[in-house]
Amino acid sequence: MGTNLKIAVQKSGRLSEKSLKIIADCGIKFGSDARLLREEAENFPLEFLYLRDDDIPRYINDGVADIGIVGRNEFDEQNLPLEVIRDLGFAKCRLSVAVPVKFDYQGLTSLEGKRIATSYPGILKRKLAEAGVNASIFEISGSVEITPSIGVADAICDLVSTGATLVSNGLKEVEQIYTSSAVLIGRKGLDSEKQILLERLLLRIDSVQKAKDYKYIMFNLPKAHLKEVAAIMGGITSPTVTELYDPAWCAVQTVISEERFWDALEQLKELGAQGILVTAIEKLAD
Ligand code: PRT
Ligand code: ZN
Repeated sequence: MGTNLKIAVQKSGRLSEKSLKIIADCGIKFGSDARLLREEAENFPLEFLYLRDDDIPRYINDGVADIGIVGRNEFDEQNLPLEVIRDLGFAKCRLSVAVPVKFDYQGLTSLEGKRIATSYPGILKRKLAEAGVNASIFEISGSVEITPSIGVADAICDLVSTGATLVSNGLKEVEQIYTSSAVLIGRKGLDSEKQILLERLLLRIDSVQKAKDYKYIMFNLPKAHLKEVAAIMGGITSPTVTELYDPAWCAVQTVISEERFWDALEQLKELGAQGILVTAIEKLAD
């Protein structure tokens, strides 16, 4: 039996589903039994360890796992000598300071001498030190948002995504100190066998991630406008153009970035494009 690359994924929580989806989109088969805490993929030398997200960086550092997916916040908070291999872009959130609605907040200096509840003491401490503010940090692992209303903190520093939790606890977000998303992290200096497996996996992950940013587009066009259309499309390479039965027309196929798509569509219509067909791309490799 050869070497397996070991990946740690959150067992259940905000990161689980999307982490597994990325790997599944890579054509890797697994997941026969949801009760397993550890399993091997069927068709790739990859072994999954399902863990609490807080434990993932340490397990990688200790060599129990090789790579893993966690929020960047968790990675930075623990400050272990690991590396971020890829930003996976999902589970976006921000780490913010929030205070009771009536608190007269004028900037970080308003926190001088205050008591701040947080699950991220490391990141907060660094931020306060940078600003030259002295405050006492009250570290707790959850339900941070209720601490001001029960009188155990003056302010909080916690993750926010929609902001609904803050509002329902009578708090206002006054300072964004950090933005986070899910990252693939790993140990530095993997042995060469594992490094090769990691590179094979990354080729797949990158193709899957890149495909999300592009659309495949096909349409018929009066040949007279081909030059203008080629300039608009600016695809990965120049468009593929095929002859049609009517010599005045041609068919065009190309790849276009999601962000340019709607502008390009309007311009294509103005230039007389017809039968515009757009599809999602499943994988895209350079
Ligand atoms: O059990 P385990 O330890 O594995 O999970 P966990 O409870 O520690 O983590 P989990 O699953 O809640 O979150 C995992 C990661 O998701 C975090 O480390 C972040 O990187 C990311 N993430 C993205 C979030 C949020 N968005 C988020 N909104 N993590 C937590 N929240 C919480 C926040 O703490 C607050 O209580 O959601 C609440 C605020 O949400 P809004 O929408 O009301 O603003
Ligand atoms: Zn956790």
